[in-house]
Amino acid sequence: MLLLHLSDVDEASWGARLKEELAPYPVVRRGETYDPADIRYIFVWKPKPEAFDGLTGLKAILSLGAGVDALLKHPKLPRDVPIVRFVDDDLSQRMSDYVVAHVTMHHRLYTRFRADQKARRWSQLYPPAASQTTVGIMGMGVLGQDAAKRLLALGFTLRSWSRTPKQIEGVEGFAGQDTFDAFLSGTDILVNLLPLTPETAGILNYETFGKLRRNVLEGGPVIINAARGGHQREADIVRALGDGTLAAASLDVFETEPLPEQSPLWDLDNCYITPHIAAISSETTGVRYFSRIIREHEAGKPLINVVDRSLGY
Ligand code: NDP
Ligand code: OXD
Repeated sequence: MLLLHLSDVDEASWGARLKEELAPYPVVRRGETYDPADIRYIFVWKPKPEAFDGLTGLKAILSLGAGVDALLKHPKLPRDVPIVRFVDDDLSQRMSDYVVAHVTMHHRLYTRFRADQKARRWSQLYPPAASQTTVGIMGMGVLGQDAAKRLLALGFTLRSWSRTPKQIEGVEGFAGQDTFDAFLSGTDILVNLLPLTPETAGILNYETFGKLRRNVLEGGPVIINAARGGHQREADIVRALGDGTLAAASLDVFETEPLPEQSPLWDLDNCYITPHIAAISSETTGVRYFSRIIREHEAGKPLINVVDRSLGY
């Protein structure tokens, strides 16, 4: 039996479509009548404290999110049950849409020309060619690789930073803490697509910003964070945007969400805020993906896209 435990999304709609797709396999929602011991799979997003109570027969936890940092912190998360996260072409495409939009906006010096327009100032300044502009992607997993592929097609120079080495055509790969400074020193636009783990928390800080390349983009380097708010130190971003260490920042995620009304980030003309909407898990592809996982696992196949709990992603 599959149990849905989805907060902040339309659980009823997901439930109806999963029931249809998986029939005759039983699917239940919270509030319906079932014996918790009969639950083999639980499909979660932002699970409440009691979510896993009594689920003694669980075979897998299915995460609607690609990122599992919050789930891994759940105080009653069953220890030995595998967690399958969402990996999906549609999700990757949506994230790349966000990344490409913000990279191209900053590459074409949007902040500068917007300010000129407001001041009625005609000031010709030519942005560098895409090929002269290096985009550095932190996190070269599913989403990082998709974004890199799309940015390469637009002619940007690409480099990446990951935990283990990567060989991707057209992308200069850096791996491990020892290479972090070298990676930053040639990066004009820094894109964060890392998972949030103890190793990556707070990585977007003032010291990091000071190591980025300054002489290619007019006004200085730029950061784009579409991963998790826990990666960024917002006080450092405010400082860096104010003193010119950063020319601009695009932020989709925040230390506290929703971003509090009193946050100084709201008022900065060179800070581009979106409310954690860079990429949403699609119901249509999600229902197909998780139904396939359950069907195949019930047929004896191994689970795919299983989270490595020791690494935290
Ligand atoms: P993956 O697990 O596929 O990729 C993670 C990448 O980060 C890997 O390349 C991994 O290295 C690298 N990495 C992990 N730890 C470190 C480290 N300590 N140092 C250097 N590199 C490291 O994740 P996805 O691409 O699927 O997703 C990335 C994140 O995007 C999610 O965790 C989630 O937080 C966020 N997200 C945000 C959304 C939004 O709407 N804002 C939507 C969806 C996801 P290696 O390859 O060597 O393992
Ligand atoms: C995710 C997210 O991790 O939406 O999938 O943030």
